Amino acid sequence: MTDLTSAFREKFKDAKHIMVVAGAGLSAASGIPTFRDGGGMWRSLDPTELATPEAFAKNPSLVWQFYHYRRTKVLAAKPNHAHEILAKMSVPKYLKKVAPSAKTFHLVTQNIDRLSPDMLEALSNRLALESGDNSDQPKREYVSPNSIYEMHGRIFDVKCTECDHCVEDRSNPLCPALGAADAAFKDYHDAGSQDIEIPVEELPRCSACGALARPGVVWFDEKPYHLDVINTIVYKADMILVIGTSSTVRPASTYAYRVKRHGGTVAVFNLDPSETDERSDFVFCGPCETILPTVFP
Ligand code: BV8
Ligand code: ZN
Repeated sequence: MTDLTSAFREKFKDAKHIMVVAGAGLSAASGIPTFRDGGGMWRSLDPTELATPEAFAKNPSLVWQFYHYRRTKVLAAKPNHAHEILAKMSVPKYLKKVAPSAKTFHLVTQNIDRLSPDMLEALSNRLALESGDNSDQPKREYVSPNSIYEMHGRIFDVKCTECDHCVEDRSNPLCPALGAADAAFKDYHDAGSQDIEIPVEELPRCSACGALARPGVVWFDEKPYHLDVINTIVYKADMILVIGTSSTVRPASTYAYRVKRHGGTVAVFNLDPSETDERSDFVFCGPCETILPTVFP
């Protein structure tokens, strides 16, 4: 075991209120492209230019094709070992093992891919089966409730642009026109010049009022979800793990600084150096899916 790992484990043992802020690097090993380290381009377009209300208002057909592409990627993805380690932190008896003083654990994720909640659900069901509970009741009591916050929304949520209707829909394609546009592109990395214009009436519609629907995610300049509860979590945290994020998107990128400012400990688990490193107490450089299992066996 490296000195860094043993020093970190000692510190982690005393942590009372532990939080994680995660980004696209957490799901990279599951085959989901990140945004900024080169893998994120789509049809030679910059994802951060497409993830805006303006882009959707101007060209809902293109933005829906972008999200259709990502939905397809996510549907093919499975949680990786890093998701599993973080899900186990929501199991009180495991958390007590790695952090005997811990009172709370929260995962705040910027990711919209559902892999963390899905992993937690699978873990909870597994624990229920191991305890002989094969009732079909929801297996919530095996994991801490409300431990995961998806602050940038959820890719499979289909939200109405007019009424409040919002449903999770993992069907693929979401509508025939998106499937047809898909078929028109043999290779997603070909130039953005080819553009299939889907008529707005053939795009996904709200199943309640029939208006145009949009992906249930938080775009740039939109208010992230759960900010009040997340701010309380940040305020109380004495330990923050910053995992797989370039720490470039606010407000998520401010959490490590805020925990540090009130005397908490900051540990970064990232493939590349990031702006957070210089104010961190521990920096683990490398793929989180291989490093986390060595730190949290
Ligand atoms: C808001 C959902 C206010 C959609 C996303 C000027 C200056 C500063 C800030 C601003 C500014 N102008 C505007 C802002 C605010 C803006 C912002 O921060 N802009 C930045 C880019 C300048 N923020 C907002 O607009 C936010 N809203 O501020 O609202 C408000 C408040 C109250 C009331 C009303 C309004 C909303 C931001 C949300 C945008 N939506 N996603 C979608 O996904 O399509 S953001 C998007 O970027 C994803 O969520 C993604 O997670 C997130 C951050 O990126 P990362 O996750 O860090 O991914 P990235 O590719 O950058 O990095 C990956 C990292 O992983 C790398 O470091 C890599 O080395 C590492 N890695 C790779 N593989 C591995 C790995 N690490 C470990 N292991 C591996 N295997
Ligand atoms: Zn509606």
